[in-house]
Amino acid sequence: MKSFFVLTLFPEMIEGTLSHSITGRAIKEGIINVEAVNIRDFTMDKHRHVDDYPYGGGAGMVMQPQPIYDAYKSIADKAGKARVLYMSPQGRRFDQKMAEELSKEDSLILLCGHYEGVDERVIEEIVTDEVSIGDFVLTGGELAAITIIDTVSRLVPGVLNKEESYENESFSDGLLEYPQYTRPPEFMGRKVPDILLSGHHANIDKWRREQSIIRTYQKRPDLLEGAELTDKEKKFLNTLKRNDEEK
Ligand code: 4GX
Repeated sequence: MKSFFVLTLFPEMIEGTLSHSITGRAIKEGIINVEAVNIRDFTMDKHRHVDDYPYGGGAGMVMQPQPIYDAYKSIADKAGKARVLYMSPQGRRFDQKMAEELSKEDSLILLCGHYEGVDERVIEEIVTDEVSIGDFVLTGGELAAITIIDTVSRLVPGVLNKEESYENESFSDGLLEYPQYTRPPEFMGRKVPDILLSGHHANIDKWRREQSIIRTYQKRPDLLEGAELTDKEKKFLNTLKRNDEEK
């Protein structure tokens, strides 16, 4: 079983969010396990404070090392030699490739900081990886941890059922997904492409693959660098590029 341990000041954010939908089902079925550890439960302070003013002055507060270290120690044996991910805008950028790498680990520990961050000494002591989910500033690490757990969970065997399976999805081959349609066949005067109603599965596959290439070229051309294209598909892409140059 894959276990995620989250060191956080807001355990309800973690458990409340991941208890829904696909991750919620996977937890119920015992395929994954999510344990939120409340850092505040480990404070020795009579007022249960977990932060203090920064040495050297400056704005904001810094999370103290001792409650975080003790929260970590409380799960360290259960978590084995698990990697400890520190959510931070300064970290390595999280992407699907990192998710695949993390999905192979038995357990993961995720540390969520707040305020101006965490005392550097406890980071040096316990953190193995500093991870960012993007170049923007959250109010705390919880949404980053939830994002990582959600993304990694769906790669764990058994979490997705056949219908939800990820064989054809974005990024598995480095391309964006083709457009999807369902009933009715006409909506606000807009028809579903005829080919999808034709029943010719080989033609449909070819059309979808072309749509994926067109979309990736139009919306995320940066992804084409790493995409897996056949020689025929590379030629198709080159005709798209040439058509654009003519305009
Ligand atoms: N991807 N945040 C962490 C506290 C903090 C401040 C400074 C380290 C240094 C974020 C992100 C993110 C907000 C979580 C600041 N930690 N985390 N928090 N983007 O913005 O992961």
